[in-house]
This record gives sequence, C-alpha cells and structure tokens, in this order.
Amino acid sequence: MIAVVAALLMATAAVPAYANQEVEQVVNGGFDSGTEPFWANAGMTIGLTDGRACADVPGGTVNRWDAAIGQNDIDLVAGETYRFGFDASGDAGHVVRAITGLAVSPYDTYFEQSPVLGGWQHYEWTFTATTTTGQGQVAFQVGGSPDPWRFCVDNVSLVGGVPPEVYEPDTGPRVRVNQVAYLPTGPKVATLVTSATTPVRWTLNDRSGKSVSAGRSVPRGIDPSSGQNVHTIDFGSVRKAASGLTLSADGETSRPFDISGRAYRKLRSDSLKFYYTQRSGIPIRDDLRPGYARPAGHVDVAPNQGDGAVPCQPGVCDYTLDVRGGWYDAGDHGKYVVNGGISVWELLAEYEHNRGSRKLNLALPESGNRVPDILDEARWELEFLLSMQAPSGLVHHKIHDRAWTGLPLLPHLDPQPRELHPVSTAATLNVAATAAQAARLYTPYDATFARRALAAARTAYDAAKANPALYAPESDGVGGGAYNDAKVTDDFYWAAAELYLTTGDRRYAADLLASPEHTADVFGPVAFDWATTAVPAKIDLALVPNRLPGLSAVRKQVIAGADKYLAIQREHPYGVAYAQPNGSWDWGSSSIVANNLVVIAAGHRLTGKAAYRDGLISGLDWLFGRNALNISYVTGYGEVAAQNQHSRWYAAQLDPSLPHPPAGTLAGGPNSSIQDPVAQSLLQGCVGQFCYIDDIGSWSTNELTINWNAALAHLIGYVAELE
Ligand code: 9MR
Repeated sequence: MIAVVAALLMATAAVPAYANQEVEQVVNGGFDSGTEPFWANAGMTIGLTDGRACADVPGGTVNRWDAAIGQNDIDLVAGETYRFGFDASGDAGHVVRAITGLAVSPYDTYFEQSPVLGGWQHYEWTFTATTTTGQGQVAFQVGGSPDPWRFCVDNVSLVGGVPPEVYEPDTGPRVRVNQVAYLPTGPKVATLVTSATTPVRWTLNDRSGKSVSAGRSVPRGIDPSSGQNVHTIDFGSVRKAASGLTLSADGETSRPFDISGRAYRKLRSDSLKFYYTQRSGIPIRDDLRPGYARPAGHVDVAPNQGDGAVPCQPGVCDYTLDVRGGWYDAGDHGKYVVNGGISVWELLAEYEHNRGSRKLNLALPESGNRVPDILDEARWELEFLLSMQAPSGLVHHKIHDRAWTGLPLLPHLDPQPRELHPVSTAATLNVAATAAQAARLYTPYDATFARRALAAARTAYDAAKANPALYAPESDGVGGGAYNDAKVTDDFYWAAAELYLTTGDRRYAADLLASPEHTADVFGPVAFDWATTAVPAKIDLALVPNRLPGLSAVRKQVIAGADKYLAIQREHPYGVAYAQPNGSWDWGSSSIVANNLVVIAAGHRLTGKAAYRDGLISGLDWLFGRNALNISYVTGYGEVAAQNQHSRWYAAQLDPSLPHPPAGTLAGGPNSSIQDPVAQSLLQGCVGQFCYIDDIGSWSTNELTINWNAALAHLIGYVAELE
C-alpha cells in the first residue's frame, strides 16, 4: 500500500500549479555549505561524502528515535500542505523513520513514513499540517538496529504551500461482493457501482468461468453513504456450496468468493484468538501463536516501569495498585476499564447465548484446564478489571503511560512511567456489571472466583450509588485515550441488570424498574459501545431467564430495536444496518455495524423469524468487501483485506521484521471525522465509506481494539450458530 500511495503522491507533486507560493522550510538541505544546522545524536557525527551527509549508525539501540539526524526550528502552519522529500541510502534492509514533528516535549509526530532502505533513492510525500508551531523538526530516526550500519541522506526538503494531493484508493472491480463467503441457505446480494440507471444483466460464474446463474440488477440510485450510483444484484436462489465463484455485470467481474459456512467457523475462533496476543503481563508463546512470540509486557522488567505497583497521577491517590495483566486496549499500551468492560461483556454474552462457543479451542496457555477457553480468555481481563478497584470500592478509570509513545514499540520495551487515573462512576459500574455477569457464568468452574466477583460487583454498585457523578473528563487524554463519559444512567441500568440476573435480588429489580432507561427507546443509530451500555442490559434481560416484572415489554423493545436496524438495512444498497441521520460515520464504525447486527441476532433469538436471520447474514457482507472501498475490514479474510491496523507491535508496515495483525483482526473502519494526520492529508472531503485508509498511521480509521474485535466475535458467534 505504501508504494502505491508514494507513487500517487509523486505523480501529483510533479504538477507545479502552485509553484509561486511554495516555500522551502529546510535550511541547507542539499548540504552545500557543510552540515549545519543539522544535528545528530547517539554519538553520531555527520560527515560529507560526495556532497551527501552520511553517518555511522551504532548498533544495539532499541527505538528508532534512539539514533537520529535532524533539523529544528522548522515553521509549520496548520491547514497548509507540505511536500516532504529527500534522497537516501542505507545498508540493505535497514529502515529510516522519516518524520516531521515537534522538536520539544511531548515530541508529537505530525507525519511519518518508514521506508526500507537500499541503494540511493528519492522519497517524497505530501501531508497537511494540523498544528501551527515555530518549533517543528524534520528528523531521520535510524535507531533500533542490533548491528551498526551506514546511513546517507541528501536534498532534504520540506516545501510549504503545495496543493493537497488527490488520493485515489484502488477499489478494484465495480461489482462488490462479500469476498469471504455467502452462507448456502442465506440471502446473497451484491452491489454494482455503475453509471447505468436501468437494470443491467448479471451472470454468476463458477471457478472455470462458466455461467451458473443469471438475472437483472435493481437500480438503487445514489447511495448517500458513498456518493455512488449503485444497483443491487440478488442471486439468493443459488444455494449450492462452491468456491472461486465470480459475479459479472456491466463489463466488470467481481473478486472471487465462496458459498460456504466454513470461513465463519474459523473466524469464530480467530476473532477470539486475537485476545491472547493483546495480553499484558504474560509472555506470548510462539508454539501457540507462530510468529507472534514476545516477552511479557509491563511486568516491572526494565525498561518497563510497571504494572506491579502503579501510583496515581500526582495528587490523585496515595496508594499503589498491582494492575498487571489484562489486555492492551488497542494499538497503544493503555488499559481502560470502560473499554475492557464492554469487551468482557461481549465475550461472556457470546459464551452465555451461543453454546457452540463453549467448545472452541483458542490455543491458550490455559487450554485443557477443563474451563471453556473463552472463559479463560475473558478471565484474563476480568482479573485486571477487579484489580482496578480502589479500597473505597470505586474503580479507577484507566492506567496508561504518562506520555504518548511512538510506533513501533513492543510492550516490554515501553519506557514510560505508568499512572492510575482517577476513579469514575462509569468504570465502577463497568466492574459491577461484568463481575456480576462473571459470577453467574464461572460458578460451575471456579465457585471461589465467582463469589469474589459477586462481592466486588456488589461493593462497586454500592460505591457508584454513593458517588453517582464522578465523570472521566475529555481533557484527560495525554499518554492514553480519555474515554470520557458524562452519562451514566445507562451504566447504572446495565449493572443493575447483571446483578439482578445473577442474584434475583429485588433491590436490583427495583432500581431497574425505576431507571429512566427502562422505558426509554435506547436503540439509537449506534446500538451500543463502550460509552452506551443500556442495550447490553436489555439483550441480557431479554435472553437470560429471569422473573423481572413486565419482562415482556423489555423483549418487545429489543424486537422493536431489531426492526429499526432491519429497516435501515433494507434501505441501504450495501446492506448496512447503520446510518446516522446526518450521514456521518463514527469512530470504530465497523464495530457499530457489528453491534447493530447483534441486536438483529437477538431479535432472531426472540422470535425465530427468518427476516432477522436474513438481515443478520446479509449484514456481514459490508464487513467483508461488499462496500465502497471493496475491502474486507478483517485481516486474513477476503481477497483484499485490511492488514496495516494501527498498532505498536503488529507494525509490519513500519518494520518488516514485525508481523501484521493476526488473522481475524477487525479494523476501525470509515470515520468521517478523520482525526489523524494520515487521514487528514489523504482523505480530506471524503464521503462516508471513503473515510478509511489501510495505513498504520491512520489511528482514527484503522486502529484495532479489544472492543471492536469483541463485537466481531459476538456477532460471528450468532452466525456460526445459524448453520
Ligand atoms: O474508540 C474510541 C472512540 O470511541 C473515542 O471517540 C476516541 C476518543 O476518546 O477514543 C477511541 O478509543 C481509543 C482510545 O482512546 C485509546 N486506545 C485506542 C482507542 C481506539 O482508537
């Protein structure tokens, strides 16, 4: 992908349309008058060889930034587009992390690329600055190599005032299909992007190219989520399992796909296997995850500084907590209770509602201990969540690095001090809800743990009731995400629901019935996520046997919610059960699509009606390639799939010696707000589905997270049970 992007950028940068406004920001970038004002660290000296600047890079450093050459005092203006270029060479296979960033603490990176070096070559990209500063920096970070090597650079240039380049994603054939598989007994719909406004003929071809079915498309007009004129193609009458099928229409032939259920059976476990390699506090074994082995992260071994006895931020508390373990949240090394909470709920709900999950072999260190693997995995996070409970019974919102770190950075190499952030009502209720849920599910396997969990849940619930308005602030986002949430009536409702389902205690029933969430329509455009948790409560109340007075009304609400998402899906020519009234796509949209389908799945459980079953199955298509970008959002699934999700350790795009994310990893998906610099420079003005790029730098469209994969795992659990 990077090569494609670079080639595109070079092509556009060659157009000298704005030449008279272009201003060079780098001084002496051609090294014609010596090496000043460039600097070097790590004991390197910059020497001139044939007019080029060269340095002997020492071996044995850990991070890219441990050895660097750069120039400071660079002016940057927010909103202005820059062309960043240089010529470079290096001993084959070594990587330079070329950045434009802030020269002073906290050393923000505004733009970065990490080409693998070899012979002399020109590199060039453009990006749009998001910050105005007089303290910018252009730097070539060359550390992180075990052995010494030689790096040379010339013609360093950062030119402001260039036109923003137009990025054209490679979207392949205009016939868009679920590239993984259509289920033999499910609906089968494809989307055709075309200028035609009247039906066109389509054919379904077998692997030898022979037509096995044919028909005419249905024009659907302009799709607001992509701006494209589209048709749908329905080939649902074909029910025979086959692989290597293609669909042709309007002179285009789709990428190959299968009619089969097999891939989803594998994805069911892959989406859950994701969690083991996200684990903190335990070495990852190569025999269990070939190619993914790494030392334990954050177990008090230098350069790590935790998580065995983590203090609070200054002034927040006077104790330390042992918060080793748990899952890293995402591509960062933070651990956040509210995101852990919803993730655990999804895994435990998959266990509770979908019986096939109990037999899955997830290749864990605990496999074979007579406890279902999915419960072993969820417990790794549950123990962490419980450890975040303060002596007061309230729960700390999160623990993470004091300052943001760069990429790549394996967990055990993170040198930042770790800090506990204040307690919050939302985090406390997340522990109450998930520990109560755990108490009823782990009893047959470990009654002692179940009792401990229930006691913690009750204590947390009481502490939250006594402190109902401790909100995590939006401003607390340095070194980790804020996960701010100032609406907690939903979290109270969720915690009361799980406590009631586990204990049958009337006290919790009374709180449920008195909650404003009980009668409210909680099925909004986003059914649920880490911040919005009334729907998980309703799903569990509807599906787990209980005697709540007026329970049938809750079941009706869930069915009405499922109907709402089905109606949205029917209108959507890509079959998506998600649409914001203003057409925007939210951060983590792929997981929103999945969670809305989880509601449809619950509708199916409650009614047994085929409409919900069909909606659930059809809803998979968008995730796996029947979309505007013709990409599967799940690594390893589909002909063309996301594989450069933002992560500090699955950072193959930045360092070829590191792996891509494991198969079954869900990317965040289109995000209209494009908060990161890569998306901001390449996707300006994007429409809905186009606000996505499979680039490791695009943390706002292409991260991986524990809550997004949980949505995928939970959804695929329902799908697998349909077969
Ligand atoms: O997924 C989160 C999204 O809903 C929020 O709007 C955003 C800002 O708070 O944070 C996202 O979560 C990130 C978290 O803050 C830090 N770890 C990575 C998460 C995914 O990008």
